[in-house]
Amino acid sequence: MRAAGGRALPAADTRADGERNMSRARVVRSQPRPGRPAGLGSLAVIIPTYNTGATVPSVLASLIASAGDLISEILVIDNASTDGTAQTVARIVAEDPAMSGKVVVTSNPRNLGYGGSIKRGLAETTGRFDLVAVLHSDDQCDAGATLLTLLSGMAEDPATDVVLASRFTRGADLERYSALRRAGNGFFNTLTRLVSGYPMSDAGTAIMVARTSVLAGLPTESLTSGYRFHPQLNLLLYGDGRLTIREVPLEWHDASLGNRFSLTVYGLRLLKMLTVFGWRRRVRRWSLADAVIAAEPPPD
Ligand SMILES: Nc1nc2c(ncn2[C@@H]2O[C@H](COP(=O)(O)OP(=O)(O)O)[C@@H](O)[C@H]2O)c(=O)[nH]1
Ligand SMILES: [Mg+2]
Repeated sequence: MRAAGGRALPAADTRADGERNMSRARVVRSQPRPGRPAGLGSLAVIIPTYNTGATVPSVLASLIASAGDLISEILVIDNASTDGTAQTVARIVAEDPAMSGKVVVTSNPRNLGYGGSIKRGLAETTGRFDLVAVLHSDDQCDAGATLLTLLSGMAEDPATDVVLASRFTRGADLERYSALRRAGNGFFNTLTRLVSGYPMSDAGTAIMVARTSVLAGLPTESLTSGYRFHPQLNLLLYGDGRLTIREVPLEWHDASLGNRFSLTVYGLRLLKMLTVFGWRRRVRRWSLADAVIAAEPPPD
């Protein structure tokens, strides 16, 4: 494993500077040729789990089969599952030499929220690895192929800080994703673009790879611990003029286990987040970080 190097970000704008600094990230859309890029440095993959004991074994198998040699560590963060997910993972890891030593399972003492798990994963990987990827433990995409697409995007240009997998860019495949979810995400993409002015093709995507040195310079621990962690993080990324973001296409479909949360509640909270962000950032001209954090503060 290599010590994390990479580039450190220059200081972010302060609240006073926020008024002047309304720059945004450089965004590149690409369709990288699928490959197995080498030389990107050490890579950790964070996989949050919650009652996904039925699907996480195939996610891990796919990652190991397609990209095992490119991955330094897979960190499974179990969010107090009640179906024995953590035990299932521990068992398959113990039985499979390709996973032992590479897959680490950690259990939250209680359910810390989706964002709470991701924040824990980022805290545990920053400074130890060059890159960190976030993938999910259900079966909404082919984990191994998706990781290779993300890494191919990162390899296209060494100036890239973050690669986001987008459901709404050329080459994405949503054929098996419900029309309701496509429409809901499409609506929020349009709204987010209008409110923020950022050219985001998929404002809510959670599937990404980033340089840990870059994430270390951002106030990710102050973001929400709830489901809107990624919509909030994405605002922080796209609004940051120091960053280069690549968007690569994602193949995404409905989960076999079905979805477990209310789209209405999620949508209303997202609406509130965008309203507060737009007001603070564009009208009151707060700094990017202050406006993003105010949009949905973390729990005390
Ligand atoms: N539903 C839920 N999923 C969680 C939680 N903590 C971690 N996860 C994991 O987060 C990922 C995304 O959750 P999911 O319900 O599929 O939301 P989606 O983003 O709409 O697909 C999955 O891998 C879950 O297992 C939690 O508290 N609730
Ligand atoms: Mg899912």
